[in-house]
Amino acid sequence: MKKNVLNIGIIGYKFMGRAHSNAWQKVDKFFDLPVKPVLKIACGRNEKNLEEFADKWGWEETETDWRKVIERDDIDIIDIALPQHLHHEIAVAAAKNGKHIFCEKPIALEIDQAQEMYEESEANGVVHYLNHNYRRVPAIALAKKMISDELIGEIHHWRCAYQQDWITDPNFPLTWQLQKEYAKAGPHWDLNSHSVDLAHYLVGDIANVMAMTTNFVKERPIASPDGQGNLKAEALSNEKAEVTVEDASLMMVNFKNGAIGSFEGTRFANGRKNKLSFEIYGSKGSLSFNLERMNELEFYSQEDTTSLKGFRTILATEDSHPYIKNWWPPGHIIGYEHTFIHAAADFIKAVHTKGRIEPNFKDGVSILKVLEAGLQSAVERRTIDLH
Ligand code: SOE
Repeated sequence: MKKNVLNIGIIGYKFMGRAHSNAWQKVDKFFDLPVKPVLKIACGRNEKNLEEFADKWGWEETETDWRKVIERDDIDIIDIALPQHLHHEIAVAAAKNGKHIFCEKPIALEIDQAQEMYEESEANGVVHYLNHNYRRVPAIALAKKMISDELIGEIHHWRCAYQQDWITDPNFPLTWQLQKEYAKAGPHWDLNSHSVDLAHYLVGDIANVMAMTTNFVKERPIASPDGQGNLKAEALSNEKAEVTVEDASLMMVNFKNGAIGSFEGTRFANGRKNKLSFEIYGSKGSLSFNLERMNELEFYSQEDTTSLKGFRTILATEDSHPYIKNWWPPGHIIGYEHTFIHAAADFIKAVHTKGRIEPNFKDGVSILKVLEAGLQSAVERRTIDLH
């Protein structure tokens, strides 16, 4: 008899561990899936916290050693819900053990690590998915469709800013996100990885890059090891240590198709909590999106009658809009957590058919090439060509 379940082993139980668990819990209630995901085993280092997490989110078992999870014959999917410095080793081991991989972003710290994750996954025939979840915001998927349907025409401008404000207090502690050895870079890696993924998805490949970065706060109190999963953290003491990543990054690019673009990434935009916004200007029309208003997409059409021309706001909650018919009646808006559920649905279908899903580790390699070129450009103060 054909197996009708897919057993998941999740590694990590903080912010992303919760977002992913919620997705695995709900996905087969809202989407028709060919096979049912089972929350089989949760893995993390702190036994007590892990037990609480597993109980709350319905994971059947727990394990503190990720290698044991990966070696189990009954596990089909490894979900890597961990910071980026831990992705490479686990993903490569998972691929070698024939596990399909659902991995948080950014893919890794280094391009060669990402490349190995991609090559091992391909060599072992496993499905690999990189969770740049915003591609699955219905309004963004709609933007993609409108571009493909030629409503925007030839794209001239991409203007993107990802702005947060969770570290503007100089006494916010030095969490792993502010240390190069764990994070590689600051918002340029964490936030611009999303923005570059969207630029690749909506506009196309990037030809060259020029960037600048800066630091506003050079030292911060050392963080307590607990509570770092929700962008909230306590200081251990008044003792301070050096911030080794940038606080803000600005990057300009030329796309291969002739468009020109800009990316701003910052955690110092007071009042902006999670504002990922982009504008696209094309020969036939324009689009504008803001994640803090994620159900809406603004559209301007050059083809409208002159007297009626102007930006209109599309509420992307009609049954004809991507993903939405699985949810509520039109106008009953959805949120951040739904994007993870959409990703889980597409991933399960890809695993079932042994198909492909995007973005995947190959896309992750391309994103890191752009980001790495940005860091290099900021140091060398020159434009870097991508090959
Ligand atoms: C923190 O900056 C963060 O959680 C990112 O890591 C996520 O990818 C983004 O979706 C929200 O902000």
